[in-house]
Amino acid sequence: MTDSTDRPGRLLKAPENFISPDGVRTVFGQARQGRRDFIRQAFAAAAAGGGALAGQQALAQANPVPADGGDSNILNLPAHSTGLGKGVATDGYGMPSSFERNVQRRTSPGLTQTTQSSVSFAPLQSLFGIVTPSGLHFERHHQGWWDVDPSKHRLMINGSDNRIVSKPLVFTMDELMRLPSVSRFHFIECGANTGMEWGNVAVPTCQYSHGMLSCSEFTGVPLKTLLDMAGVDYKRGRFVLAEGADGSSMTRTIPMDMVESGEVFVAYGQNGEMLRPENGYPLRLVVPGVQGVSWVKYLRRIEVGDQPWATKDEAVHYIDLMPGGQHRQYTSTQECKSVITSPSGGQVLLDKGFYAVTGLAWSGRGKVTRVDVSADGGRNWKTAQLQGPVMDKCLTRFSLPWAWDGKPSLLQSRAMDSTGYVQPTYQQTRAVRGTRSIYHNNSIQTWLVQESGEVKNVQLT
Ligand SMILES: Nc1nc2c(c(=O)[nH]1)N[C@H]1C(S)=C(S)[C@@H](COP(=O)(O)O)O[C@H]1N2
Ligand SMILES: [Mo]
Repeated sequence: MTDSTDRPGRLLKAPENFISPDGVRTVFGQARQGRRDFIRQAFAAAAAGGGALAGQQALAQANPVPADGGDSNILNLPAHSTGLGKGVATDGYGMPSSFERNVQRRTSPGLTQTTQSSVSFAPLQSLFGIVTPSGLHFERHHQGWWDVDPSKHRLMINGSDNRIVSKPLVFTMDELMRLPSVSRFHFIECGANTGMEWGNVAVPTCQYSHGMLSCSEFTGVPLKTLLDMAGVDYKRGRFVLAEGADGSSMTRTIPMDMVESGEVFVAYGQNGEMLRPENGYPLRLVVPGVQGVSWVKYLRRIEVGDQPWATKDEAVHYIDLMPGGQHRQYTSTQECKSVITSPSGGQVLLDKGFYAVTGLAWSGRGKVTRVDVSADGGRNWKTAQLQGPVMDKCLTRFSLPWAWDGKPSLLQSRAMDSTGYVQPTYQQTRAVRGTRSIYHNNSIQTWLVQESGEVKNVQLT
């Protein structure tokens, strides 16, 4: 009865171009008004009786008669039900429907001066389940991205001295891909995700507030396998340094405990195909549960040493400014967090009545064990349903049936993980961390559903 973007019971999508510093009122509301009225009328007609007939009329209205239609097409069937469709592509890579063009990665105007040292956000509000399509995976580059030739790419394993690594090695991609591999689903979240919201509400949609977050099935070789081949002395070699091949000198220290557990791997696969160039093709490090910056892209070297390196991206950047003016370093693990992706900021509820409130929860310390949802700003909570599979250090989809009574409503989600940790409120986070930090904001998000049906980003104080 309606097209794929305005399916009944599904929310309208986030604005194509949000920026309006004072909130979410953009072209969107206006542009979509006509469509919403049409849907309302169609429903009203169907409800008023006539049922199927009203439906037919709505269908006819939505799908104009094909050019040659006329008398022979008495049911006014659309062209796609009467004509010949397109043939199989003889070649090429499939693309999403033309009706889904507004589902895109987006950049935040004014956030960065160049596109090379910048970030694009994943459209969380438009995604289902837990996997981020590779073409919508958020991007964070410090010095631009490259399409690196895999036949020329090398990965070197060496030690800070000869006693730590007895047999330094250089691998080609072909050599790496001969080794036994693992495929695992994990989230990757930039430490700066939700970083603009520390002091006050700054962005209108969950794409911008939480979209430096993605989840893929990654495939690759456990780093431990490579270190074993290189003859690492694990008594002395307690840290590894990962280094990328791009111009950003991206280097990060990773504790050997994480490597020895087998969970850190060098990945060449992402969602069943090779990594995308933006995401580190042909090789990146996967460090489950740890902030994105440690997932070094275009990975070219692993050094094994006996102490952390304190590189620029761990001594000066990616540190947490505390209220007293001191900095916290090496707070790498992403704490338990969640966000309702629908209804979320910038969306418009079509009418009062039933909605499936749904969102994503994750923890860098293990599995999500429970998500509670509140519709009154945290006074009352109901436990949401977790949709399987629920995996370690992976996004988990939750949902809860909700009947909107048409009154203003404050939607929140609060996640808990397998360590017993509970996602904090803004008040709790700020009591410890202050308001001037950038990184590691995992506070509970609030969306205000207004009487008009428009959903807005708010913070409760
Ligand atoms: N070589 C290299 N690796 C890198 C970066 C980079 O700029 N260069 N950015 C890091 C940061 S800060 C993040 S959040 C993630 C982003 O990964 P993505 O672009 O695949 O989303 O990559 C990390 N690895
Ligand atoms: Mo990042």
